[in-house]
Amino acid sequence: MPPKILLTRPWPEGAFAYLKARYDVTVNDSGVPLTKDQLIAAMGEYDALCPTVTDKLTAEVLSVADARVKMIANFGAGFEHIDLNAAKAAGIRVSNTPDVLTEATAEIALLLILMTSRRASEAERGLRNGDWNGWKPTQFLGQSLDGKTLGLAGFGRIGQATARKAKAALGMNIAYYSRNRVAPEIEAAFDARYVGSLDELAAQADVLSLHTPGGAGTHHMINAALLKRMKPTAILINTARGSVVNEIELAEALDARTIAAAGLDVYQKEPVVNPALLPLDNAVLLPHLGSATVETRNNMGLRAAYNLDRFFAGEDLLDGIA
Ligand code: 8YV
Repeated sequence: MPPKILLTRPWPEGAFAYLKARYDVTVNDSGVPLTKDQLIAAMGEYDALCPTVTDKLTAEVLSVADARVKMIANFGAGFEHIDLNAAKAAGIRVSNTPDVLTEATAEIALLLILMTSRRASEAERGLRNGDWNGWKPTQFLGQSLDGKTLGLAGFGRIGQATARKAKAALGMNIAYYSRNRVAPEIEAAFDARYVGSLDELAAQADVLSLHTPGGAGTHHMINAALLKRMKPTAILINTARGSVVNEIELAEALDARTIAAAGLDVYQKEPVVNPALLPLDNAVLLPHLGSATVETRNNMGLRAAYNLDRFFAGEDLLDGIA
């Protein structure tokens, strides 16, 4: 009997076909995430779960008595929605899908940098609303990026890919802050200048882009005090996790124009977008598109599947995180 696997959301075709050929796969195709009670029930019914960012795998869910689930192959790189300590205590292995979404997420960071600096959403809304009555030398003026400083908060895989693309495509200078300074060869490869604190990075950046994990360690790292350090012309980009930014304090800074703009792909209470952000013309708001390409989502599914293969073959996980 092949192991029983639950996908908490449907997967793209290619990765799904791979999984179906090897396992007894059940898919939640209801269009909405499973409830806590459904997740608890699933713990007793399946050998493995493949959750996504929208499934809260709390200690309560993971520590149900007589659980059958022994492996959680997360469809996604970020894993702050899974209580890893509770998983370990319950003897459940956990994997994620790093690497395969790095370039796609960095593309969305670049998209947001361009959209905010050139006021693309605001201008397009204007055109569609009939507010464009001809070219003028002074309409919808944005900011040039060439030679400006991109400050990266967090310099892991996605931060580094964003640096590479922004330098090559946009001619930006790269500065970064992260808790652990990277090796000199890596700094040299990206021509990246290390800045000793987030405060200092915020003060220096023309564009401040967030590439940290979510979770308690970075909760509301971007708040009123930090936003005050930024230049009035500066732009904030978030493709990391919504919890990193205090959204109310960001909305206040955008409204008061103490910073110029923000480009967000992630929100604290997805899919709810803080209503304070919605009326702001200088906020570009995308619906968590970071990894949303056909290629990347298939590769994420395959990566999760390879972790399942390793687990059921009794081998080391490719991407074991618990
Ligand atoms: C994923 C992401 O689509 O992988 C991540 O960390 O933020 C997204 O791009 C999402 O996590 C799916 O679970």
